[in-house]
Amino acid sequence: MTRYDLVLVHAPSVYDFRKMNLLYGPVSDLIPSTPVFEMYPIGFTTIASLLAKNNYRVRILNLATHMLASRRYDADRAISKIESKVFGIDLHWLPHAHGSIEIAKMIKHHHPDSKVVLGGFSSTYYFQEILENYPDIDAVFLGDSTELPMLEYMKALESGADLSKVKNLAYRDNGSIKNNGISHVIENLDAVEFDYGLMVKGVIGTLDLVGYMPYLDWKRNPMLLVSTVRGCSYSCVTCMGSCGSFRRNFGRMRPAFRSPEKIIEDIRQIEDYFRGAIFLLGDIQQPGESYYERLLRLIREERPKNEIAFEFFTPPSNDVVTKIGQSVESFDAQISPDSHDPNVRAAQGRRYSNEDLERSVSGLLKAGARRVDMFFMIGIPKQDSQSVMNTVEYSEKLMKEMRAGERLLPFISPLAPFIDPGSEAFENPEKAGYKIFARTLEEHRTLLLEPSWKYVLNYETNWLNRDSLVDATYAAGLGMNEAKVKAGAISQEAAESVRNRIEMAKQAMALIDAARTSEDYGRSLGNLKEELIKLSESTVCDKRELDWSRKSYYWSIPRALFSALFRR
Ligand code: B12
Repeated sequence: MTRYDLVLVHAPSVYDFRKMNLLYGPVSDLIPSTPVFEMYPIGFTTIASLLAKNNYRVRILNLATHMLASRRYDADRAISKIESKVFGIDLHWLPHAHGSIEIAKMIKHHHPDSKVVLGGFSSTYYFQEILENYPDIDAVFLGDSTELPMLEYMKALESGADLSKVKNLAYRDNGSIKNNGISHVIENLDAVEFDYGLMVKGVIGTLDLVGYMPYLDWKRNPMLLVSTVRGCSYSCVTCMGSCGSFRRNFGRMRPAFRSPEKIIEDIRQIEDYFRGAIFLLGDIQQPGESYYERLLRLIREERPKNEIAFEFFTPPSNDVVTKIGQSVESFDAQISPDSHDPNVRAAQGRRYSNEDLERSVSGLLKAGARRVDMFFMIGIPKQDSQSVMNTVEYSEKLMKEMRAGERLLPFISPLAPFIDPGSEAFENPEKAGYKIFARTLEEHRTLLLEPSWKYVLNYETNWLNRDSLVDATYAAGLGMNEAKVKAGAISQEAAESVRNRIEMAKQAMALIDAARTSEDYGRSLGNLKEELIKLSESTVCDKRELDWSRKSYYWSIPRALFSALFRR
């Protein structure tokens, strides 16, 4: 049996979700993952790349995807059979508060001599509580740049050196907690290596495709992510990834960008291995004009065959839109205005007018965008139920005016399940108009076991309490669905199925509310079990509306194998 140096494990949000009665609700409608949040952080691949380059034996194990893919998959047994010096678990997203800690306990139980470490945004925020309360966790890697610290840690373990020199590490040492601080914060994302073949090589090495799969639906809808930035220049009130939060929590004073030349190398590498949409994470306008001009010129010269998806934090200027149109044959665009109301949008931290927004959307469509996705949120400051419904009305009007059919797709979804710790709304709730129900990690772990997403929410606002947040979500979901079918953006069948699911979710929610107060609580919920998870997938829209890839992963197999075996 292979003994690994490092196994990177991704847990489901709640362990064991398959045995629970949970109505997750529309918490993951806008991302490729299911409500179990099975997608592992990009950081797994960059950590694994650096270690593999230094001759360490590393593997990725996506337990969440395995557990979703097969009801019979026994996570406990699988873990008991893997030997590794170190097990690294991500607690990046707070919705993994339950699963990540439970998996850490399980690993320590089977492998008491192995080190169990955590890393990611949420574990950085809660490192003190983690090391104080969960003795199965030996250390937490802090900050947003842990590739090098992980290498230092592996070397220190090998040589028996003192851990006090390992950067970005907090650990338990003879009963006391040591914090080495965050001194390693990369300033340029070119310093990090992204090996897109790692997944293919890993699968060949372990014969475990599911364990490497970024999310359950990846085979049907493969999406490849290119990271253009770490950090952010914007200050959205509810975001842990805002510029103030990065400064306070991760020691990052300014964003680190990846150079256009490196991005082209990434695109080239992806094309060696996969057919599928390439999503450039981060707004290419953020580093300035000369950056996006250079990037778009290089993309034009490269002529990628895969679809490229661009994300915008502010409406792209005419110049950007024109240059994108000239640079790629086929592209998608995404923008998140959050609300139709510029005052609500500004209270959330995004300051731009509807005129700018509409000019950009229309420009993108004219420039040939295969589709433009617009994301609106529920649960932001100054937004009441009426405002939510006005957003739906606005979207309907926009779709009618733009006459773009299925090329213009608005989505509306709640900020769920949590307001991010570290964000302005979490740190200064009163000032931002929020009431926060959970502050510690343990409190969030407890919330995650609540039977429906209404009770899992860690917040309500001065304008929407928990009940009205849920009601507004379902009403807006229904409204948006009708608006889309009217505009020809989705088919009658798709609309019908969303309509049914929302109605069933509403009924399930009412049953849970009733069961909560009944004496026979456990049994009443047990009767609902099978329906609950199904109802949580694609609630307020059909997740497939978000598919960018036109080709399933099977199209990639020949080139992926060829590249893994012969190219690198
Ligand atoms: C890109 C992104 C995504 C992508 C995910 C891409 C991916 N696979 O990583 C998508 C769009 C799919 C996404 C989804 C979600 N996201 Co998101 N996302 C971001 C974003 C914009 C950038 C993240 C980033 O740059 N990562 C790069 C770096 C920093 O991380 P990394 O390389 O993956 O990992 C490094 C470190 O974090 C650390 N690390 C991470 N894991 C581990 C594990 C170990 C063992 C170790 C040692 C180290 C380590 O070391 C790595 C290497 O240096 C941030 C906002 C921001 N501006 O930062 C939000 C953010 C991280 N997301 C957030 C949230 C809430 C979500 C969702 C839960 C939203 C939802 N309800 O749908 C989902 C969860 C998805 C899932 N797991 O299934 C919050 C997290 C707050 C929190 N504490 O929970 C953020 C901060 C902002 C926000 N509100 O949107 N997201």
